[in-house]
Amino acid sequence: MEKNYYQKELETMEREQLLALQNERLVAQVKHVYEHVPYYRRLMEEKGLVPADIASVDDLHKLPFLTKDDLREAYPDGLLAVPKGDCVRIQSTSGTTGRRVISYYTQHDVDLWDECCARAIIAVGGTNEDVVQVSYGYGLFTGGPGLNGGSHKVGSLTLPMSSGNTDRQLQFMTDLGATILCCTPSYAAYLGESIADRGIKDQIKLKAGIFGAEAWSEEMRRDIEKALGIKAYDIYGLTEISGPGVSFECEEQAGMHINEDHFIPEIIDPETGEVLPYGEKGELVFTCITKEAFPLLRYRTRDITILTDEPCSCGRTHVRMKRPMGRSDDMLIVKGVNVFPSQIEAVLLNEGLSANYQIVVDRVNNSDTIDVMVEMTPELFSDVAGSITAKEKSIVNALKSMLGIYAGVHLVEPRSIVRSEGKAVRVIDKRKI
Ligand code: DLL
Repeated sequence: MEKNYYQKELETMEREQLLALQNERLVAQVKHVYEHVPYYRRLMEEKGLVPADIASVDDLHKLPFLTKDDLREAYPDGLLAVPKGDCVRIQSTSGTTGRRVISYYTQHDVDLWDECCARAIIAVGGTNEDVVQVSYGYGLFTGGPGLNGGSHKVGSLTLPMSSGNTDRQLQFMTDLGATILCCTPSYAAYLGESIADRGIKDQIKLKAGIFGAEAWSEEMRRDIEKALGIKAYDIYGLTEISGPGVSFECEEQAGMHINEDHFIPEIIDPETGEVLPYGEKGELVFTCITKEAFPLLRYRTRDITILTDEPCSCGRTHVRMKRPMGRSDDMLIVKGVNVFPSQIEAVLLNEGLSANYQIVVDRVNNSDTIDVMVEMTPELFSDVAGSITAKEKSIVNALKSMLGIYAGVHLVEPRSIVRSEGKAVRVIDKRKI
């Protein structure tokens, strides 16, 4: 099969050549930031660094890290590297606590971001013949604008649906024959349920989905693929670094290629900051080497993953990251045990349940409790009460062997957990209140 790339030369560049490009871009970027961002210059000076100390990617580890706290401290424009007059857009994170994080874009930045999203669309087989339904939120959230821009670059017919209003989503999907769906995996699963409810699966022309912005699992991928009759692909990104399209899956569905000509990835030990080799699990850090307005260097994402530079049969040479396994800051510590919501999800899906669940953590009599509410399948719901109790027990045991601790399991009625049109709220940690 003829392979399709949006920017073949860049996406399939020999690693040696790619490294040379990264070196050149990094040196220029460090100089740009040092000269135009007093906040960052101060951080470099504190480490006794001047731009000449960074001659190549090998010197990257010398640079200070940036964290969300720096972004909050520098809010709203303390990390801006160009005059405001050169910017054409801002986007912002979905965070609800503390100060918002704002990312600025010049037209050049928007173009590069759109190109990254175009790469993702082409990688799933998209062409100008496709009808791309963008059901990520539009506005400050980067999901809608990012995939919208990518779809324009590819020349596909773009349906800028934004999230919500499921009836309207399904009407456009069927009437206009959408072939590629872009939204959060939880909304994709919900659309799948809604399609089944309405008995309209035969009117759906979708062939692929580009789903990201929240953690999901291989099991959830299989469920969505079945419900929508498509191939489902992962896409990753964060507002601070641009938005969706920092990395994306190719037809192999085996990890997301990081757009390394724009972003240099590192994996670090979240405790010590030490750089870890490919293959080791740690926190993902990005350095932006092509952005003008908001070029973060060594930004700590808090996402935990593993990088691999093993060749991919799609022909792309850019390293791949595994789907994020949680966040170094969102990780739950229950009874002293590290718990990732994704582990719980994997158990539930393995037990044949849906991804509609909620984890409630509390502290009772000075002791942590963890309870998982999960919706029954309609089959299970109509079963006798005895088998529900047996099912709960079986999940409790499966969770115990996965997590090493007891978690209460409560099977609840189908459709009783509130659906999200954006990112699902999976964890309620009452201990913080
Ligand atoms: O979620 C950007 C995005 C939009 C990505 C649409 C993909 C699709 P933020 O709101 O800034 O930006 O949230 C970024 O979401 O640090 C991860 O923790 C999480 N995240 C994003 N993509 C994935 C994914 C957008 N594919 C934060 N799998 C990131 C798991 C993801 N987590």
